[in-house]
Amino acid sequence: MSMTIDALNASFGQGDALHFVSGPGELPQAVLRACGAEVRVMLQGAQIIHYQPAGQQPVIWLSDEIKYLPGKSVRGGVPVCWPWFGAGAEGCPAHGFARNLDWRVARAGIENGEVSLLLELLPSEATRKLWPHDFRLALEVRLGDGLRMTLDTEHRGSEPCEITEGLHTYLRVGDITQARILGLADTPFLDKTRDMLRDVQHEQALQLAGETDRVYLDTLAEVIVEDPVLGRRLHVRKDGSRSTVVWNPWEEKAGAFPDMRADEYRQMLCVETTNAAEDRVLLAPGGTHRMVSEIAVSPLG
Ligand code: TA6
Repeated sequence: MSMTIDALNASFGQGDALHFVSGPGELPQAVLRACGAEVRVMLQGAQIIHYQPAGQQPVIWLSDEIKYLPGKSVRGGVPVCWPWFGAGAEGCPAHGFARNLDWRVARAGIENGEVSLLLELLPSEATRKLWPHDFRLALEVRLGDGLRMTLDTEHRGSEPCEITEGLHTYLRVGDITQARILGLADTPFLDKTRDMLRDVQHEQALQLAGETDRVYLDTLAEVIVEDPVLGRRLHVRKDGSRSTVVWNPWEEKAGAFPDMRADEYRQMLCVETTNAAEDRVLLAPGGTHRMVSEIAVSPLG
């Protein structure tokens, strides 16, 4: 049974730094404020749907066409993909089940001018139908000068298991055709637009000119998105992640989504902190794994 908004505020509210509201679709959201920035997180899926630093355009993209429905992650934000990344087995939801389920609030606090919210997901009848293992999954959202997301997996099952996972971050850019993506030079990748063909990026900077869906492998690198239209660099730093996914559906596929307009492809770019494909994570009983993704903004020019 989920807590009411009043009960959430009574138990975890942190004054102006953190409060809970009933968002669109009457789905609970946490509102975090620190350092002049604001973050909004839906308790459904622990999905960040908004991040706007002081004096900046939003950093996280959200489609104008989304519908807030129970049990369905929205197009944009930072969907939490777990315990698998990509298509699941027959009858299983793409990108796992964590992004579609209600998470509970475990902790909230303010430290050194940063506000943090800890959300957790525990096994249920719904998860056991899809995943036989006991687990604890937790996402800490920490807002300060930047936005830090920490995804902690604890394997509580009795048999070894393996997971793939992702923080499927949708970044907002002024115009994707003018953005440059740095940090992935000389990095191998699987190209989903070419049946997962293995290739290597030789360019220093990647500039998209069409549908792009790449799983870069064995990379710990920070990715920097140079956006001359919005006059900024977006930095995606990570820890505990060996894969980075770069995705833009482009116009035709964007228009094919029920929750995205065709022209919206121009304002978004996914740079996803993941452990995907061969970078799967093996967990012994009682094993834990931490994946961190940090987003920061700096001026361009
Ligand atoms: O991360 C890229 C990707 O796997 C694409 O292939 C596309 O499927 C995208 O995720 C969106 O997936 P979703 O299930 O959120 O529509």
